Amino acid sequence: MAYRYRSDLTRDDVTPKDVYLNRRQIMAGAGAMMGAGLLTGEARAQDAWDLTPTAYEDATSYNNFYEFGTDKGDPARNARMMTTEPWSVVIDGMVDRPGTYSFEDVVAGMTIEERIYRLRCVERWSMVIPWNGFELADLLDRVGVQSGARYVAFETLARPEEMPGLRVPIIEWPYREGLRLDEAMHPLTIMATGMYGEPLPNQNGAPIRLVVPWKYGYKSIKSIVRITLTDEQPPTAWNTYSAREYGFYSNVNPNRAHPRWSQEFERRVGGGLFARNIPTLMFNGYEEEVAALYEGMDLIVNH
Ligand SMILES: Nc1nc2c(c(=O)[nH]1)N[C@H]1C(S)=C(S)[C@@H](COP(=O)(O)O)O[C@H]1N2
Ligand SMILES: [Mo]
Repeated sequence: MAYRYRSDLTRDDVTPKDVYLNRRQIMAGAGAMMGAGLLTGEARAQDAWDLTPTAYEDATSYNNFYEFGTDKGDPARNARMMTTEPWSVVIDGMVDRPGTYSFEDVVAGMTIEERIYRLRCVERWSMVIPWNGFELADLLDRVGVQSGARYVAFETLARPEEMPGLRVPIIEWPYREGLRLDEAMHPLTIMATGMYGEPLPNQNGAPIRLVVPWKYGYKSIKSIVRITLTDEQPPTAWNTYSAREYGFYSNVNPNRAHPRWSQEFERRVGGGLFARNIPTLMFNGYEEEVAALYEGMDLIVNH
């Protein structure tokens, strides 16, 4: 089979047998390397099993969705209050066909595919999630991006009666994110409507969220109600909170420390002892696919 991207691998391609066999070998290998003090080889060795999906229970109970509280278990407990039907998404700004699109309209005609992606939080934990969704580019093509547009801005629902976290002014609500247009049009950038072959659970951003696998998790904004095409870099929630800590680009980068912690290593949730110090990969392992987007840019200045 010819895959354009390694991320085109579906769960069917990674059979449990391959996964467990590889994992056993790697565990043995990693143990030997640790004993010899040679941890660097682990970076390459992990490649063989690093697209093993995280357990569904972990991916749906250990979440960041501050609209429902800041503890990792809060979203799973509280997000059930969120009404996701009916749902609509306003698409406006520099597009030929602006409007309020129902969730059903948005999804109609889109090809839903499975993408197994790494998800790397800036807090240094990571997961591997089999998303179901469509390329954002297909949606943008459908509404017609006008020639002057250079950025895409996104907004999450902000409904105080259903979102207890909105009482706490940690960031400015609604949660906002943004991408440069070429990042938004990149084939790895998807709008997810499901995960693990099921509709998205509320805590993971139902009914529709962004997934940008080469950026820190906070760029992957949940429960989207508005998409705006603009010619100016849009303000984003975490960048507004602290530009020094959270840049507009927020590409996963082991060489750029967060002011309060290094980003050299990550911990794979549910991975056990051996998954505590996994070397962080440049662009979260998608360098081959996305590095060209940033040619000539200083990625420390433009973090
Ligand atoms: N609206 C909204 N989107 C959000 C967040 C949030 O608090 N609110 N948290 C972000 C962060 S920090 C991460 S790491 C991911 C987590 O996604 P997951 O819970 O599906 O793993 O969602 C991102 N999207
Ligand atoms: Mo995050």
